[in-house]
Amino acid sequence: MQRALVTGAAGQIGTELVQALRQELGAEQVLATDLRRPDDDHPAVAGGPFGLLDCTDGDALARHIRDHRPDTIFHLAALLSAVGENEPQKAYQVNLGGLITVLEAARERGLALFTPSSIAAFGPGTPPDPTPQDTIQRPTTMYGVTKVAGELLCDYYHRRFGVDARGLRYPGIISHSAPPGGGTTDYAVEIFHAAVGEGRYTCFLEPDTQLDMMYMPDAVRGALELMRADPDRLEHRNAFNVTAMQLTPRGLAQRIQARIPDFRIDYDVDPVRQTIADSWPRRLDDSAAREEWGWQPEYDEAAMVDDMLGHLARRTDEASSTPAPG
Ligand code: NAD
Ligand code: AKB
Repeated sequence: MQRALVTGAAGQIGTELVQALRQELGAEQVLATDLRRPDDDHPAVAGGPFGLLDCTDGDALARHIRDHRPDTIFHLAALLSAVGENEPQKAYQVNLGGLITVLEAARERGLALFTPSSIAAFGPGTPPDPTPQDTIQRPTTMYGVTKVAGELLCDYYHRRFGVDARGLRYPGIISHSAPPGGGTTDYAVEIFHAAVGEGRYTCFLEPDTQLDMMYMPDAVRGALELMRADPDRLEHRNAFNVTAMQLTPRGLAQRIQARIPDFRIDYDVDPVRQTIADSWPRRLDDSAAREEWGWQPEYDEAAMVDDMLGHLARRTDEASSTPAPG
């Protein structure tokens, strides 16, 4: 991998993946693209080349590929679970219309492709704890339907056309840089900002809803390691279960309270997102990823909470010591 194009680069994962790729490959080697242009100081724009791109527009994608000449695409553009339930037709169009467009470009140009799947690719009939690598996949959200179909499409393009497509089934990703994009696991990011900012948080999931989660540095490293892995060893190449920690709102709030004793959580359950959460795995079995390419998370819950609160506290201190303009 020497030159990369990233779709959905202004999102939660793209914001950090682009920075990691630029550090590894060099700033000019990584073209960040998104449907919307973020502010000039956003890392996708400030740190190297940026282009507007609707991932469902094959002509526009072809122009970016011709101009930038990537050997690898990281395809992150998507609508997440809660947004997808509000606009299921649009979620289908963006998630599967975008993926087939990118797969076609990868086929025509011989490019490698990374596409994330999700714990959303499972459903209420899946064994939830642990969820095996190969098991029942009957999701009940449009987002989940597009993720299962996406895994299968990527497998098909690999088997039929030899496209070097690879992917991870990410759990909920926790990070402090960019906000989450409208998913069911977003509470696990919002709670930190609320704890450091207002000292209280109203959670939209029930206190004991357990979901699989991962801290962003592990998610980014996992993508890069998978793309560097020996292809001959990848049996589950487009849909590796990966996990790092299992959280509940109550347990996470207690961890935060141990560091911010005045923090308070209450609950106002959103039935749509609660139903989605109840249909998802509580813990993935990631032994295939460990065996086939050496996956190993670095952050457990305690390390993640320390790092998140450290970053957010530093940001608050910097903001309060910066003089107001004018
Ligand atoms: P996000 O919602 O934060 O970002 C998605 C980005 O895609 C946004 O910047 C948006 O502007 C862009 N986008 C939307 N429609 C587009 C289009 N038509 N063309 C181009 N760009 C478009 O999402 P994320 O959390 O960064 O997720 C990235 C990928 O990882 C997605 O495939 C998602 O399903 C997957 N994933 C994320 C998580 C998570 O917890 N964040 C977990 C599992 C899987
Ligand atoms: C969501 O909640 O929709 C995402 C995901 C787990 O795919 N964070």
